[in-house]
Amino acid sequence: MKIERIEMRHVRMRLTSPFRTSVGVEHERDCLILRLFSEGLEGWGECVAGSFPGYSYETVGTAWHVLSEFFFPLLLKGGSWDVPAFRRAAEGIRGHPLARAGLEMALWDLTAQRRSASLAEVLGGKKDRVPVGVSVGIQPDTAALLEVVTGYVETGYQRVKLKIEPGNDLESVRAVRKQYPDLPLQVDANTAYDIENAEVFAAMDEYQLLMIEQPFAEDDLLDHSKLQARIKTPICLDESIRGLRQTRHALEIDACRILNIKPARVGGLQEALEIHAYVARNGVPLWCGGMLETGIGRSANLALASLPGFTLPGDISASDRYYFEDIAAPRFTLNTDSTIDVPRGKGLGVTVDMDALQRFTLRSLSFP
Ligand code: OSB
Ligand code: MG
Repeated sequence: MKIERIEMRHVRMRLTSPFRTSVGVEHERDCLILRLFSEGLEGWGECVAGSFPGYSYETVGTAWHVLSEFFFPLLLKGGSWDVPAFRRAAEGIRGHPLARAGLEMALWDLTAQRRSASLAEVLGGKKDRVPVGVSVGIQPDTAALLEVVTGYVETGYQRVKLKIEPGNDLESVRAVRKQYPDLPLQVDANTAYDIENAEVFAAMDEYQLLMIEQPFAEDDLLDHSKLQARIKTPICLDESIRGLRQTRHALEIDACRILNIKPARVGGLQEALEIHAYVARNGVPLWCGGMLETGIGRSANLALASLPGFTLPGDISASDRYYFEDIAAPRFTLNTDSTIDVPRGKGLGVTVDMDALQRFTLRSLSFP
């Protein structure tokens, strides 16, 4: 397919509640929204790089730069494009997975629309609804944490993830576990610890956590492997898994026993498919992570999570857990069994609300 024009917007949306992790606090979420015009169709993509290089080195600024200077000129120089052709052509551009994945998402949307199929069908998804949980930010104190968790449990979320950091860890787990003895519960440290202050994870073994997510640094597979040898609770890697190679390495040295895939972090849905196939072959539990996506990126995550290897609940909550108003319709809602329906319309299967999108746009540019 020919790509005639690309629109890029930097959008900022207020979160329904501040989201605090070991990395910092966000009251608003920034991202880039991409719109590809191709032979009468429009493909949409979301680049999840944020306002601050906390989770990843990428930001809306770096993504804007590499997309407009390097990635867009590839597609706009002419010729016929699909996902494999884009991946081959973009091989020489190093890094910047979040930027790359946002653009690839729009190509997937176009690909699926041209086949009159949903993205889930094109990716090989089997499920109609996927089990989901909720990711709970660090709260000011234990009472506030219990109140927030109770709110989500009463809303119907059947799996809860607590963000932790040194000093805000064991006590939170103990309190939530005491109030909810059977709740599927997990924690996410977003790299806040190192092997020197890791005793806390051994102490967590008695609280039947589903997993401990990314305790150590992104590039530290070795210490994750040393920790996994000392504790019973499975480690799950997020930031460390940048593609199929890190997946293989992590599993070979037992640095984790559960995998989280975020299509953005691994540079796009194609790489996510390859990791999914490898992980499923090896019988490793897998789930789909989230980056507080708008309805556009959330739809792509739901499509991916409908593949059979995604065996654990994803961080794909209902739209109202994140935003008062979204840029895409329909909004995603939680079913009573703690699942969300996989979109079945063509492509991403959502309609972008141009009026809302315009109101959230800080700057936009059209290429060429
Ligand atoms: O580490 O999983 C993470 C959000 C932004 C950046 C990193 C992470 C998260 C979440 C929220 O945990 C997941 C979501 O509900 O989108
Ligand atoms: Mg994480």
